Amino acid sequence: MGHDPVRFGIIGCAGIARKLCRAIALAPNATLHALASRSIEKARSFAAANGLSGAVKLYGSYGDVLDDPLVDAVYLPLPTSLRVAWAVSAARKGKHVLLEKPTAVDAAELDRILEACEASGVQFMDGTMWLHHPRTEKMMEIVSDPGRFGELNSINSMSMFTPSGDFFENNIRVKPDLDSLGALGDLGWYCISAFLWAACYKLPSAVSALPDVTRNSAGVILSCSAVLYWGSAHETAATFHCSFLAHVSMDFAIIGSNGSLHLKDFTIPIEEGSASFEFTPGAKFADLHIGWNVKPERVLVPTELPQEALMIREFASLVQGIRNSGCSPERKWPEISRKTQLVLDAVKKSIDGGCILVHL
Ligand SMILES: *[C@@H]1O[C@H](CO)[C@@H](O)[C@H](O)[C@H]1NC(C)=O
Ligand SMILES: CC(=O)N[C@H]1CO[C@H](CO)[C@@H](O)[C@@H]1O
Repeated sequence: MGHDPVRFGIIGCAGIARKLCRAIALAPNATLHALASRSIEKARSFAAANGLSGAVKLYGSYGDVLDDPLVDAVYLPLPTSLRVAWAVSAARKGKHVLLEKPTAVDAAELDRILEACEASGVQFMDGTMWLHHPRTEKMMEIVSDPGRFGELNSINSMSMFTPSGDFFENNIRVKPDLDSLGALGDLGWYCISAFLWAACYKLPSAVSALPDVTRNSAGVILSCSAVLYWGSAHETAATFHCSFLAHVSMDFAIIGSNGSLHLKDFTIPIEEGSASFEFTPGAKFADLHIGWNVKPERVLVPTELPQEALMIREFASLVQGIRNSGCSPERKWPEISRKTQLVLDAVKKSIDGGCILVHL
């Protein structure tokens, strides 16, 4: 069974589960073994609507997936407030856990999940897909090269979209009991993950929300902005804006002392087969300041698989290593999730406190 694919069980038929079904089918090391919804009818209609093979086991209760001995790993796209209970149960039953983001309502809940995973020796990873695109690695080659990029100075990002249909009435992401973090949890998570990535996972020393917070009538955040600072004198700053109220935008700018890098689609590339960014090295104003002396260089990075399938492949190969070769779980992924959640908590605390400066 050395190279047997990792058998996934999906718990919950959220919209994002459709994307993950396809990713599991595309990844060479994974196969969809089981799918559960709150009722067997819902599981059946999801399977039919998405053309799932008749070999996929359908369950009308989440717990049945955890009791299926053939399931190696679970993907949990449930609403944020339900994640802790199901992720902890999954880990206790020896299932590896791929958890949608935001990973939990707060870092204390995430810690319960991570402790359960550690105690059972199972792999944990959150569902932040853009980290797995080869473009991300290519950008890091530049950002980490002091001769081309210089020192990291400032970072900006935004993550927004205008939802359609009855999102503002019925989507779980605007319900205080299901996804109390609203746009901050759904979209701000990506901006924070991008900042931590650019800062080589050094936690900021402080964060502050900006006063432009919009909430719905139930108090759930629909849009907000925040600044993260690094260094005792706040030498490096990162600013983000996340929103359910503006046109789809996923800008990311990383500015060094001697170069800058820009892209407009960091969380979901505009095209699936390749993604690009612009790098401007050492630009100066042209004579008379009527232009720049260098043009941005467009770097195009093709990918053999979509980023979500690369995420599944990475997760599955770690699971195979644990299952087949007795490897230990890779600690990098839970550490990244935990730092992202800690910063998210600090931004939430700043918002709730009226934009106070929160030290980490
Ligand atoms: C800045 O970048 C330019 C272009 O890559 C390079 O020629 C120059 O040596 C760099 N300067 C510093 C101080 O690193
Ligand atoms: C394509 C791919 O990633 N295949 C890998 C699947 O897992 C086995 C065992 O870990 C690897 O040997 C393959 O390279």
